[in-house]
Amino acid sequence: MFNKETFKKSVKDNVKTLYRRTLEEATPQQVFQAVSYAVKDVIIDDWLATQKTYEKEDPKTVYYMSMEFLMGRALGNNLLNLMAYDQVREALEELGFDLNAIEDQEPDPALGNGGLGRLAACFLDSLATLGYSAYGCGIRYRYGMFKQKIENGYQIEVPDQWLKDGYPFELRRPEYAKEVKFGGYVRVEMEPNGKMKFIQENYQSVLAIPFDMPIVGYNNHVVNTLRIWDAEAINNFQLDKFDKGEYHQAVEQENLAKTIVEVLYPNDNHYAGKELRLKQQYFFISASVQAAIEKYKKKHSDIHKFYEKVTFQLNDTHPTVAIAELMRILMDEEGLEWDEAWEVTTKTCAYTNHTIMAEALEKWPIELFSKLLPRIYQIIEEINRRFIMEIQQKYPGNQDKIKKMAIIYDGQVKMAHLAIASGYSVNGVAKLHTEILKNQELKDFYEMMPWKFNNKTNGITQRRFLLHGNQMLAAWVTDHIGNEWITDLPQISRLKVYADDEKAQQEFMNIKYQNKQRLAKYIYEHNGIEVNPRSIFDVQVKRLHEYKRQLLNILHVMYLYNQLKEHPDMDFYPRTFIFGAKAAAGYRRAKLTIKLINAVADVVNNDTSIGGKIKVVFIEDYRVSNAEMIFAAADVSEQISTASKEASGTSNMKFMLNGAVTLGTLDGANVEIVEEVGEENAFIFGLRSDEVIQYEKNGGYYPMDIFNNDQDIRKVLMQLINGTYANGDMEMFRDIYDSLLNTKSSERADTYFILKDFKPYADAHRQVEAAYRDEKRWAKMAILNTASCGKFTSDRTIQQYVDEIWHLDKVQIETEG
Ligand code: DL6
Repeated sequence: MFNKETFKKSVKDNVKTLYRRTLEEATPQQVFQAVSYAVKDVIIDDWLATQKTYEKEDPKTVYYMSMEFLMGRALGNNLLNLMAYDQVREALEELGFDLNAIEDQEPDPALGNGGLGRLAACFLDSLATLGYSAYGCGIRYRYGMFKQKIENGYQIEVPDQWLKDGYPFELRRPEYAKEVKFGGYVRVEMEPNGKMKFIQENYQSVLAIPFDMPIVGYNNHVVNTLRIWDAEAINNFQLDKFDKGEYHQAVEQENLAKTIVEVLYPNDNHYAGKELRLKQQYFFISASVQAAIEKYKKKHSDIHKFYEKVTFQLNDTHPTVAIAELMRILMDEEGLEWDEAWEVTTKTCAYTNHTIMAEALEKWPIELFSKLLPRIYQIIEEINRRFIMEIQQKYPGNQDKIKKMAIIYDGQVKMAHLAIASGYSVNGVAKLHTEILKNQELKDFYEMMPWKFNNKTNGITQRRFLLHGNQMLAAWVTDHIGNEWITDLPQISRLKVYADDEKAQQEFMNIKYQNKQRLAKYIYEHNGIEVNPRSIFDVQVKRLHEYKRQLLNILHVMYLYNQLKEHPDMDFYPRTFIFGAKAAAGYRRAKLTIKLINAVADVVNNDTSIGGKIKVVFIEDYRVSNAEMIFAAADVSEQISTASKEASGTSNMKFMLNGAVTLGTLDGANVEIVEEVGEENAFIFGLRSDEVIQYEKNGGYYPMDIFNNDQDIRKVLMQLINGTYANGDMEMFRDIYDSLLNTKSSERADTYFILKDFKPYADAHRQVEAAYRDEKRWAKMAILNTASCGKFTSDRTIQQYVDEIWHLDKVQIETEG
């Protein structure tokens, strides 16, 4: 139970014991730490109670295995879920502090790149809130997603030292450390009973040390655990090895431990094939699988029934070594025969596919894989051998099937194939995406084992992205329909009756306006750009990727600017185009697109002749904490990926929840958003996914035709190579120009159909402008977007995973007092 006076005392005591200071002397960071430790104290009681209940009731547990958890800040979210936010705010006010300012002291634990990692974080929130036993299993990267600085318009990557001041919400658990082995070779021994024993020898190993973070459910006393693994050398100081002349090996083990968790690979939807990445994967998977088995064995004696109490959800292919690791432990350590181990494994592991982008599919060269994980490789070879036999049985003589479906082929280990062949469920993350998987990308697998395939449309947690991120709107919603939406988002549809109510419209838009003012202030403070909160806030925030087509957006801004320059008196509703995006450090064209956005911003924002009618803002270091504020302030949600490429998208749902109207293609979950809100309350344009797929099958289209026949587009493209946005430098943006028209490169021209969709996009923008001018119409659309987003709660997604895949048992926590 939360007690204000005890809390205040605890904050003061913490400052004293942690820093030997009084509260008055403490720095803001020290106050944040002291407050967070006081909050952790409150959490711990529920954490223990949850553990106790789980021990007593022994519910089935999901282990959500993910290389990424993009958690965002914990303090505010924990307080809300503990129902202690207001009391803590008051307590801190009484102590002379502002809770918002203290929240701002928290680093964003950014252990993820984008959608996939943030989804994992939303899922943990929902699992705890719904009362399901769950562990998140991941890596405690010393450096998370890099911090982005913009210098001279270019992205600069700065290391993210999120642990520099210590992270108060984590708990080191050395008692659960696990050894993880790499390399060496496998020796086979015959046991007296005739069984073969496989022994890994001459390996290097590291110690995996778990750090646990509490995941607080909303108002239900459930506290689950995100377990992220750190690495340490087995023996920090191996004097004995030194003496024996094995100094080299000792140093190597030390280095392995240091490097393995050093940094998150900053690639989204792209796989770089680095050995260290495979080491990271096996490292956290081996530790997590060992821990899951150890925990199971504490209560159960029959390992054959492991799957009755445990399920592993593999978040994309990154954790798929779990399949072979589970097989290894079951056979080599638990003594099961192949068939027995296979039955357990295939009933335990399930796989989520998050992309159809070919460059994101993980394939490891056999040589690298087998050298690093010799026993795991042997097991995968055997899985492959048996799987090929199954394919042959089903499709006798069809070599093509083997070529397309084998797990090991052409010198490579294909992780998606391993996951599909061995898992009991394969799911996509939006209806359209799942259909594309079934009918195109994974067609052969679907035909062979249709029962494994299912869809789980993504979702987001309304608790972070409305209750916390947009407190004014959250209060307004609660005033109108009560607070059940917080745990039952479909209730929000009860707002629909207010869509035509003028008073409600005014209040809704007034809240939007205040949120726009808040963002305008942030932009002024961070970018030095003044933006007009009465202008349309048109926002695209997400990773920078060609398929997401930030380029289409900025080319359209260039076009609008040309229009304004050519017709200075045209009736033009002021617009602010807001971008936020990190590009992978090695992704040249994405980084050049950032430069282009900033270059256009420079020219447009400083051209007094257009009277501030267009402003372009690139928000530096887009991350979860500033995202919450950005969604709250958006009028228009840009969701403009090339149809078929965005598996789901989740920012589209966060914008919708906050009353922004989607301007988008029929891609990913946009399709379902439009189904929910109605096509009249969104602006849909462009090629459909089947059209894109058809063009791709035919080798593309001829963007040069568009260039030759459309002078507006031609003018914009020529401005890429005539120095308009580059102080006369004609080369700076030539690569972008070339990519669209393929004057030089070997890649297909305009791979992402930017020119093809340009005019429909411009038309859609005209419709947005017209709709926005009609205040009532816009307010109605905005309210209806918020009111129609019930489907997109991650609570719904998780309940579907539970009902259709995991079959977990719901738990209620008994607390004392
Ligand atoms: O499912 C979460 C998220 C989707 O919303 C995005 O559409 C999709 O691009 C993203 N996929 C990845 C794949 N990464 N890899 N590898 O991040 O997943």
